[in-house]
Parts: sequence; structure tokens; C-alpha cells
Amino acid sequence: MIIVHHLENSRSQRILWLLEELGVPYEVKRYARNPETMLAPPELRAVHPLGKSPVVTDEGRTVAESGAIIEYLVERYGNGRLIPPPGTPERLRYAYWMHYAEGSAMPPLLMKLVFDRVETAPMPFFVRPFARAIAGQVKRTFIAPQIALHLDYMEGEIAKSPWFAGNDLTAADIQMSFPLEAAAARGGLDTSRPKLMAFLERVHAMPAYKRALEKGGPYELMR
Ligand SMILES: N[C@@H](CCC(=O)N[C@@H](CS)C(=O)NCC(=O)O)C(=O)O
Repeated sequence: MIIVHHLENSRSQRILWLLEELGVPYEVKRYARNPETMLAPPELRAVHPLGKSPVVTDEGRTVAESGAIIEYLVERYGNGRLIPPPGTPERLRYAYWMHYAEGSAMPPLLMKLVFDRVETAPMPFFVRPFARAIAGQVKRTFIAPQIALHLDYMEGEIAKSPWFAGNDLTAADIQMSFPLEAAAARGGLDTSRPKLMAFLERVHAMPAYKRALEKGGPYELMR
């Protein structure tokens, strides 16, 4: 039986969505975040040394890293579903978006989360003005322009076809759903980029996505 080690309000939600799309039986083991640090609990380190989510265990294998998990599940249980045929332009786009999601789209969104916290974190009063000034400067000069660059790029790409790799839903869309949800929660993605918003609306209306939400429990991304 596949076990998804699922941290609340996290990227592992998309693994549940993938498994629902594939119709494969699985079990969800839920983990709560530390309410102060928002980090995963230490029990997750017993599953994988980094203690991050998602992690999947299946038939004696432990697979970490969303992209690797998705590739493993699609290869093992997909029977050709949710992946374009090899050698097609769609397959190349599939590989590109599968890697882009965590490799390029997420880093500036994570930086936004961290630098927002620097501005609000408790600290000695005499340090606060400097910390705020530095965080504000990094956000204005680097993080916000980088996020805007990526959002404009993705908006242009999703305008070319209904899904990221072409005309059909693939696992690359499932992988891409998280950075877009994170961007909507904290990266300024809004109706000024209508194609991306329409993508998210379509995703959120899908029956398998809704079933995955029921299995995973509350899903509210950090702002
Ligand atoms: N690139 C990794 C990122 C894994 C990751 O950072 N997961 C977050 C959840 S969104 C996590 O476990 N955070 C809690 C922690 O770092 O303790 C992946 O896609 O699997």
C-alpha cells in the first residue's frame, strides 16, 4: 500500500491529487506543523533524513522530492496516463514544467515567505529598523521583480494551450499547481493575470482535486 507522508498545508497536497487522478489506493499519514516555526515535526525525519514533505513509501521504497515522487507514481501506476508520449514536443514541455515548478518558480516565492517573516519576527527593538529596512530592500529590488517576471512568463505560456504541456491534463500541471497556489496566496497572483487564474479555477473544480482535499484535510497556504 502506498503511504503518503502528508504535512498539513503543504506541497504534498498535489501528490494526493495525482493519486486520486490515477485512482490508485493509498493511505495518508498526516503530520502537523510546529505552530511557532511552521516546520515539520521530528517524526518525519524517521521516514526521510530531511524530514520534509511529501515523502511516499511504497513496497519497501522511500521516495522524496515532489518531482521524483510524481515521476515514480506515473511510471509505476500510470499505464501511460498523465504523461505525453515519448519523443513528442509535449513530452519535452512536460519535462520542462515538471522541473521548473520547484527549480525556478518556487525559490522567489520561498524568499518572499522568509523575508516577510524577517520583517515581523520578534527581535530586540534596536535591531528592528535595520532588519526591516534590509528585508524591504531585498523584497523591492529582487524578490518582487523576480516573482513578476515568472508570473508574466507563465501567463504567456498557459495562453498557448489549456494545460502546461499541451491540450491534455498531465502530471506536470499537478506539479505546477503548487507554485501557482503559493503565488496566489503570497506572490501577488490575481486577476491581472487571467489565464493563470483560469488555470487555477479549472484545477480547483476537478473532482479528483476535491477528493484529494477531503483526504488531506485543511489546505491553507502560508502568506
Ligand atoms: N522541493 C521539495 C521541497 C520539500 C519541502 O520543503 N516541503 C515543505 C512543505 S511545503 C516542508 O516539508 N516544510 C517543513 C520543513 O521544512 O520542516 C519538494 O518539492 O518535495
